[in-house]
Amino acid sequence: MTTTPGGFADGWTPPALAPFHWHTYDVGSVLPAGWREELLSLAAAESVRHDFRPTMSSARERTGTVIRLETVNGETLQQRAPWLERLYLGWFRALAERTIGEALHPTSTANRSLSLNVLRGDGERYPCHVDSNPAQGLLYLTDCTEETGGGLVVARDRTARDVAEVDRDAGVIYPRAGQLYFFDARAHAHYVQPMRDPDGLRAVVTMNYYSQSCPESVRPTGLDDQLFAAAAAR
Ligand SMILES: O=C(O)CCC(=O)C(=O)O
Ligand SMILES: [Fe+2]
Repeated sequence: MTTTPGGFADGWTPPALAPFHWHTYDVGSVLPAGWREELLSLAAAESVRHDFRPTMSSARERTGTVIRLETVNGETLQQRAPWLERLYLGWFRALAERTIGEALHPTSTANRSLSLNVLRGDGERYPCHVDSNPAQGLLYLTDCTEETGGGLVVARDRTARDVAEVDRDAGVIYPRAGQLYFFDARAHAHYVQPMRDPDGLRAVVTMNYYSQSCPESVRPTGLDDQLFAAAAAR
C-alpha cells in the first residue's frame, strides 16, 4: 500500500456516516435583557433534587448507578417563564429546523418539552445516555471551562456503552452562557462532567423535539418516571 505525505493510504474513503456535529446560535445578547437572571433565580427558588436510576434503553451507565439530578421541570417553567415555551414552540424551533433540515414537532407534555437542569460544585453530574429525539436544544445559562468542569463529553464511537467507553474517544464541548446548541445525539453517548470548582454552578435549559421520521412514540419506556419523579412528589 502506498501512502501520500499527508498519511492518507491509497483508497481511503470518508466514513459513510457523518461524524458527530452540532450548531451553535449565539442568542444571549438578542434575548430580552434579564432573561438569564430570571431563569437563574427560578432555579434557585424552584429546583428539586431527586435520584435518577438509569435503567431505560437510552441509558449508558453501569448497572446499579444512581445519580442525583436537580431540575426545574417543564410544568413549572411553563407557569413561571411562559416566554420560554413560546421560544420552544416558535423561534427556537425554527432555528432548530434550519439545523436539522426537517420539520420538528413539540412534545405532548410540558415536562417532556422543557427542563432547567442544574449542576453544582459538589460533584453532581448529568448521566451518560443517548438521546431518543432527533433534535436536542440546549440553552446555556452559565460558562464552563476546563477549569470549572461541566463540559459536555460526547463519544465519537457509536458503540460506547458507559462513561469509561465514552472517555476512550470523545469530544468535549465547553458551553458559554447565551449559547443555544442543537444536535442529534441519538447515536453518540454523552454525559456532563462533574463540576471541579466547589462553588461552581452549571445551568441549562434542555429542549426536546421529535419529527415525522422520529416521532415521540420512540421515547423509551421508564424515562419519564425517572426524570419527572420529583414532579410527582411535589
Ligand atoms: O447539559 C448538557 O450539556 C447536556 C444535556 C443532555 O444531554 C440532554 O438533556 O439530553
Ligand atoms: Fe442528551
